[in-house]
Amino acid sequence: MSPSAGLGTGLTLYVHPFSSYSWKALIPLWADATPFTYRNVDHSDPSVMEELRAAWPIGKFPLLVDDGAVIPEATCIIEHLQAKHPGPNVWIPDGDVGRRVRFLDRFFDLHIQANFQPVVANAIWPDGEGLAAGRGRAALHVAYDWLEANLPDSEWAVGDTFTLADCSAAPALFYADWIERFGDNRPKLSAYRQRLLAHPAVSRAVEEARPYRHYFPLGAPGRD
Ligand SMILES: N[C@@H](CCC(=O)N[C@@H](CS)C(=O)NCC(=O)O)C(=O)O
Repeated sequence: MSPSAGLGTGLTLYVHPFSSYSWKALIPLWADATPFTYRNVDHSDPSVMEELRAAWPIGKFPLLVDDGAVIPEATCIIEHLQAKHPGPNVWIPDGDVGRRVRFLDRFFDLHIQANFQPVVANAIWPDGEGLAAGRGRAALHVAYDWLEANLPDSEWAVGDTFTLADCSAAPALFYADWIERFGDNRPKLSAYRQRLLAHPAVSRAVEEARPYRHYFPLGAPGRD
């Protein structure tokens, strides 16, 4: 990744407090108590978004800048943190456990987040995304059933250690249940979501996002 001049030293993370993928990168930084500069891309200071786009023209967040090295993509950010700024948590263990963690990370991105995004987009732009939104809602139920049947009895997604898979699951399941409820017939999935929300770093993400809830186009439920 090409270095980007003028971004300062140390770790800088560009995020929006209400953004699910931003949570995914914030949770490991907070859980490890890793020092970093928090750059909020909300509308209060447009220069922050300009700074992000100068470093990463795709313009998506989170974006990590580490001493000028630009690291996009939440999963890649967590891999980078583990390799270059390790803390008390092991985000991606070795061997079979690590492969399961990586698989579940993909599952939460591709089968939960990617399926609810068209529903949210349809609420914002009702003319364009109706079919994708309907398909997304249906696919969410398939993904929920798979999780209900395959989540382990342990505390976290892969055993009793909080990993990348849980960083990925937390924002995905938090927002998914707002959009398409898990329902009473998925107690294991609901209980896992509650455990995630009780984790200190996840609970911090929920609280820091609270002032932005009016942005949620489907109406934020009062229950969380
Ligand atoms: N695959 C990316 C997805 C990032 C993403 O879609 N971020 C959203 C916020 S949750 C975003 O940047 N939205 C603004 C935009 O698309 O312009 C990742 O894992 O980091």
